[in-house]
Amino acid sequence: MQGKQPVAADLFDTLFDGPRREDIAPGAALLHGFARSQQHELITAIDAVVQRAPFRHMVTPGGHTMSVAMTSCGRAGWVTDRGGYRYATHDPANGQPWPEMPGVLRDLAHSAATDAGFPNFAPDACLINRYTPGAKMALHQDKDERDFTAPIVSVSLGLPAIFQFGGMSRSDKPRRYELRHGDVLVWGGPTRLVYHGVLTLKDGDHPLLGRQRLNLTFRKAL
Ligand code: MD3
Ligand code: FE
Repeated sequence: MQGKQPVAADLFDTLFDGPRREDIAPGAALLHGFARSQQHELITAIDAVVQRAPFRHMVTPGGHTMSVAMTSCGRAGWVTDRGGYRYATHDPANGQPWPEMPGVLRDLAHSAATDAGFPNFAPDACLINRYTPGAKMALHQDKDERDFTAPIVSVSLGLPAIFQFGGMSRSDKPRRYELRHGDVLVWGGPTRLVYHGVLTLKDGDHPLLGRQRLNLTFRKAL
């Protein structure tokens, strides 16, 4: 008899049992699987952005090349150079404005924020991070945005990663969560400024994205 045992080819799909909201801290919600039903449209939209604004490994003010490759869309993009970190309306790689934020991305961020209790979220920046096996993001705070009352919405696609979030001080012991394909995190209120990071990405092969993880973060930056 054919039971419910998953076969290797569809493990990623069969391990998903429908969208589910998990409140992980005051103002922070993990919406498991929220973006899954739109995975193809999202990836197509990201591909179009990346054609005009390719991923690049930015160099921090301290001279370190980041293991995560990044690009942006929307009115503002996040850039780093010798002068520091900031949001800029133009891509320094080509002097052009960042690609417009695709409607499917904007709408997803808005509905996730609404679901988590932040209606009227109108992001003007979407930072796109690409992790390949071995890439990581050290604990940091996101404080280059002008308005901390707006939440940050993050969407994970592709390979799973271990996300860590701590407290208001770098030395606060972080808690760990696995972020999987289609998961959406909403951070607002008291947790907007907590330290967070991503552990070194393990190798794997995602059915849609192969050996990579993409993370979108929607922000009100300007
Ligand atoms: C908690 N990205 O781009 S997303 C970043 O998976 C960033 O690429 C990680 O941290 C990634 O800045 C984590 C989840 C996330 C994003 C922003 C936050 C969590 C956050 C801002 C404040 C608190
Ligand atoms: Fe961050």
